[in-house]
Amino acid sequence: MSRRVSQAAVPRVTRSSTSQARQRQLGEPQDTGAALPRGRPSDSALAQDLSLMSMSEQKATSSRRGRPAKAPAHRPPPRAPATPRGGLHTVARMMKAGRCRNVLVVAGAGISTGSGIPDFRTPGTGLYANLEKYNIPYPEAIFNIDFFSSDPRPFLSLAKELYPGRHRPNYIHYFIRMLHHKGLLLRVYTQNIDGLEQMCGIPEEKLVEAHGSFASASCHLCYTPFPAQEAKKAIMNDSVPTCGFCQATVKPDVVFFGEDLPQKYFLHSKDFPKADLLIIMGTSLQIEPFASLVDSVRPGVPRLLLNRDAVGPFLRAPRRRGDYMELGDLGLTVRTLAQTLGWHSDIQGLMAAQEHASATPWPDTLPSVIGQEIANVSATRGTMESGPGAPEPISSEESDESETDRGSTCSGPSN
Ligand code: CNA
Repeated sequence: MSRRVSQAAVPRVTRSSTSQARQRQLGEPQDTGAALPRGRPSDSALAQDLSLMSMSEQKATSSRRGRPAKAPAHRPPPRAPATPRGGLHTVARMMKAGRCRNVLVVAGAGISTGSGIPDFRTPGTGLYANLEKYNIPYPEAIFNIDFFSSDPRPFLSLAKELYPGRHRPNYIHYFIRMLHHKGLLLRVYTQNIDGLEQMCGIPEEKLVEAHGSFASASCHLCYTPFPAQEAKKAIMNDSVPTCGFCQATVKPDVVFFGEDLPQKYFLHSKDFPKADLLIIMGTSLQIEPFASLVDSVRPGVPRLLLNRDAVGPFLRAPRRRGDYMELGDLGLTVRTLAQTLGWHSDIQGLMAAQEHASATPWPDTLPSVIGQEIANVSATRGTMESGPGAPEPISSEESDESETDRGSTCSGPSN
């Protein structure tokens, strides 16, 4: 398993909150947890996890360019735009001009809310706001390995809800796949554990699931691998899978606070210097070391933030040259970007083809605008599967598993 491999091959990098990272930057003693068993956080890490709660309350304070100092008294003041305008269109222009051929996507839970999976921190709907039923002392406890060790039930019940299979990828996932399809995707780094990137057909080699996934499972104590399907079956039946070797609890290989990130994550050291566009989507950039990835592109490389709020370096003023953001609902901003690029109908076709081909049953509810769009696209094919009026799906050799990365031969965006 990657955690053990990374121990020997690379310096240990564990998942933590931004507060921990800041402490390191300030030169304070780093709590490495060295005396603890591998992959387990120290007590101070627990306290630092708590700080996430207050950070989640922080409101975006985006800088607003071009805002008039004061409006003349005889005229109503012009309304300042909610977000700095033009970012999305500027980036789209660069893409259309063929200036962005190595695109990196950094994604978080916000890309999957349109599929009906709550994120962590959105007030009201986020998981952290709705954890009463798990009877845990504080929200982050659900992803804390010490807490899991003493009581795995809260995480296992949440895992039951999050296991891949209950949700479908949405337009945003397919937009990322379309980047690949156009030969522009260098890699997508996701914090998500829902498997929707894979489900929409983004090939494994283009994907880094930085916080692990449900695709494998192992003992949380001795790391002995455990068959993923058996773990899933046990969890779905409300029982606790246990390790055949040491009898400790088995968990899906989702990275908890204080645990090592998968070795694939270290591809970032090659990828980020190569990127000529970074798109950051649906993340609060609160979890380290993932959050700092966005600072590792070369100076001046355009970074486009698509999110509901400004986050991370986009909160600072003045903004770095090459930083653009478009704030609002991701489903809408991504659709606008796709339309500006002329990719919208290609994406709809791709969604229709993939969803049609999928053997996984449809979810009962598709709550978002984008979920509705999937339903519409498929419904126009008739009973969600066939019928007149549907956009022609792209040809099967383009839409199936045999899709190849045409990064080396692509001459830039086709539209
Ligand atoms: P987060 O901290 O909850 O942040 C999500 C961000 O997305 C916030 O800034 C939201 O405002 C924004 N957002 C949510 N929905 C939308 C929308 N429709 N349009 C625009 N913006 C939106 O989640 P992060 O990903 O930053 O935190 C990392 C954690 C979350 C990872 O460790 C994941 O494992 C974990 N997580 C994953 C999932 C998943 O796999 N789908 C779900 C919940 C949590």
